[in-house]
Amino acid sequence: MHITLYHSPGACSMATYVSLLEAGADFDVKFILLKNNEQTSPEYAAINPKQKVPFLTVDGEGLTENVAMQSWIAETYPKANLLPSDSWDHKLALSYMGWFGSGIHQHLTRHFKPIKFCTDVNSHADIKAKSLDMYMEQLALVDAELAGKTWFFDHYTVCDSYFFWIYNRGLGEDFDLSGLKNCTGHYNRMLERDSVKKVLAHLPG
Ligand SMILES: N[C@@H](CCC(=O)N[C@@H](CS)C(=O)NCC(=O)O)C(=O)O
Repeated sequence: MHITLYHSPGACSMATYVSLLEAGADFDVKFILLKNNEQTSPEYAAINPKQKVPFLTVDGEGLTENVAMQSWIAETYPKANLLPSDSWDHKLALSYMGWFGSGIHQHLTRHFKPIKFCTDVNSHADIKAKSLDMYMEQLALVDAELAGKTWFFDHYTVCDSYFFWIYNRGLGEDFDLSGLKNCTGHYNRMLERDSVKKVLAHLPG
């Protein structure tokens, strides 16, 4: 099986990258640098018309969307135990990842690039302030979910990889997350993992 992850440092492909390492997968990483707009190159658009990362190819077949990739990784490497086996907890894990992907990620994107959502530059400060508020509202809910827990479930799962990026990207936007004690504890535990150390250190060139 030949696996390639298309990745940009700092982007949500970090979550997929962490999970592939946690799974012990053998894979290649190809950098698509968002800071250079490489996702819009004709070559990349030809293989991934959505022009986003992460993008995973497995023996030439392509998969987009973190939720799908994370599930595929967990199912393909069952020994790594990256999703709960109990049916209800498994759906709860999908629910967490759906929430991170569609309920929280968007606030980071709006804060990072308000121009994508509103051409009136005078409104950008307002969009950024609202997206920060909405991100913090959601993270307060995650903080409550993580109370008394090491990971989202009773063992490490792909949900932990995914939330690592949600928190890391908030830090990248200079959000003060220190009041979120449980999320911060989770992030600090993530920083101790070899997978995360490798992803943070792996830069192009
Ligand atoms: N729904 C997608 C979101 C992917 C996404 O928005 N990726 C961002 C990076 S975090 C991206 O590639 N942005 C480039 C662009 O929008 O031009 C997923 O969950 O994988």
